[in-house]
Amino acid sequence: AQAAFRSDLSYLLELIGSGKESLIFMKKRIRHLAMQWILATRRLEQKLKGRRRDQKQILVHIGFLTEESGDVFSPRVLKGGPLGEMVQWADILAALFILGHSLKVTVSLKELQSNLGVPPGRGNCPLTIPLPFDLIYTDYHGLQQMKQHMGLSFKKYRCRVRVIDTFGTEPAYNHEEYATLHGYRTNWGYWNLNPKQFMTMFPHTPDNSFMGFVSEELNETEKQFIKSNKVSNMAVVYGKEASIWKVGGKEKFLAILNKYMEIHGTVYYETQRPPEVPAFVKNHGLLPQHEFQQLLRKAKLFIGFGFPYEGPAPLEAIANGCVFLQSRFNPPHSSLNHEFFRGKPTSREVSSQHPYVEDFIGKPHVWTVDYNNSEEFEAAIKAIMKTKVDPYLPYEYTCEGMLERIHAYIQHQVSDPCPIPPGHAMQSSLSPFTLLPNASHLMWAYNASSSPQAWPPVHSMQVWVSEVRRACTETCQEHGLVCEPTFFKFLNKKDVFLQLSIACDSTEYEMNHLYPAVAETVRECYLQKEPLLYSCAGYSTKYRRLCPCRDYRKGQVALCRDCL
Ligand code: U2F
Repeated sequence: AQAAFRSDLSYLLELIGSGKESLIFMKKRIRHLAMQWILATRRLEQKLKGRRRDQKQILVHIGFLTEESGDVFSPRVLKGGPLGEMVQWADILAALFILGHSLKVTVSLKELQSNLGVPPGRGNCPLTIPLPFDLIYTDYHGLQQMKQHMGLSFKKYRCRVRVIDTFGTEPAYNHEEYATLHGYRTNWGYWNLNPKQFMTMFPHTPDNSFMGFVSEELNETEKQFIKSNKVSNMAVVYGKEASIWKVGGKEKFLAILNKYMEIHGTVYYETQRPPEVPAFVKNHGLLPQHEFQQLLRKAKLFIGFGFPYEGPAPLEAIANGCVFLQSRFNPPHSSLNHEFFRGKPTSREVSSQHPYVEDFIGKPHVWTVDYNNSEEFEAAIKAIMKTKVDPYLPYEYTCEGMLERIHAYIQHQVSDPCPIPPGHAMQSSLSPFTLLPNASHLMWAYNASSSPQAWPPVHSMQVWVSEVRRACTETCQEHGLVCEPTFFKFLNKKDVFLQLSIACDSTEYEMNHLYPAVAETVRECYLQKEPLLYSCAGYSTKYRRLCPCRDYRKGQVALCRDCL
């Protein structure tokens, strides 16, 4: 069937059910954003000009909210616990529903089983039961539950699964055999999924798909109003939990901040002011989401103390015309050196509290400074108080941007039939490209007849060879492009080295997430033996990597120019 856009969200609210604080929070959010969603739907509808969209049968199983996984989040919704995940799930539900797909939502194991058609008491059923869904959106907890309760169907239908994975999963951690052999330890299991099946909260790594969430978009009148009502000496501190005030050295920078600005907080408390929060701070307690937005509309500065990492709030602050001030992490935090990230399936280096706003937005909206350097900190505060900034929201975080992206994923990302992973990537036909060498970089002219189905379309590809110690992620970025792992298969060929004028004394196929690559000093070339290990992330001192890059739409890094 064809999917028709929906503009009435009341049936979705029914589907979500009730009872838990987390569900109540999500429904409130959906209700509050309904008008924004509807306006965005109209705009996207015009943009797509009646293009055919298939309606999918979709199951949304929110594993972390099930009692079976402990549901530690719901009881903390009103107590300053993390809300980012609920923000994101609420937006995913809204987007899928508005795009016109047929939805089932489950937040318990029992509901999951009954929707999957697993007979009660047949947990480890060895049968393959036909799966009544084209796509299943879940998280790591839900994945575990599905594996336990779907029997052989889990293997058969694994490519229909999409895993909402806040911080991302890099290919080296996803591949069971490789991760085990090379010590890529994780608490979240090795699932051997296609890395694109993991969907992140920010575009952390191009190895995964960027799912995102939305923030409220302001019209011109609202923007002007907010700008003229800004209180230039009002700062709001990022963080709902008292523990964030325990950061070492905060006395020094807080004293500086207090010299210039009135400091506000939204820290949860039961009866008394939390002892961690100094008396000169005006604490409002945890606010409902829309009141928090109102506070941000007045404030000039939103200031991070280093935790939580990579949440939605800084984006909301910037969208409401605040400047976000955050600390630079030197050295960067990662699963190798920081408790919070330990065991997470990624070695991504987090260079500040919020690298996305640092890299994708930057000044004048975002200031990333060394908090241990009092002069630098003080200078930033003074400069911020003097600058006027407009509210700003990247397109990819608007309702329209999120709808556009999910629409493209659903219509183009392969989910079925599950392709049988080839044992070797080597038996590929001749390269479908004609090389167009150019003094400084290498582009390929695409021979259109060879891969007409590919998405993203292959003509958006440009190939760059990285320096040693450079990942493909950075290499592409340096050239204003983004790494596109689905293109690795086109590069993983002997004759590509030749076309790139790379001299190889030997060429070998091996399992290594850095391949295809060349060890230049010894003229050894390497090709990738395991397609699941194609990875934009990763570098070493020994190799220059072959990097498949592509262009992207302004404000929508997930999609290439011709990807819609
Ligand atoms: C992140 O978790 P959080 O949920 O703590 O992220 P925040 O950026 O603090 O914001 C979540 C939402 O909380 C709302 C605000 C945001 O949409 O509008 N809010 C509110 O309703 N009332 C208030 O007084 C203040 C904020 C991240 F999302 C998680 O994935 C991580 O697990 C966590 C730890 O790094 O950080």
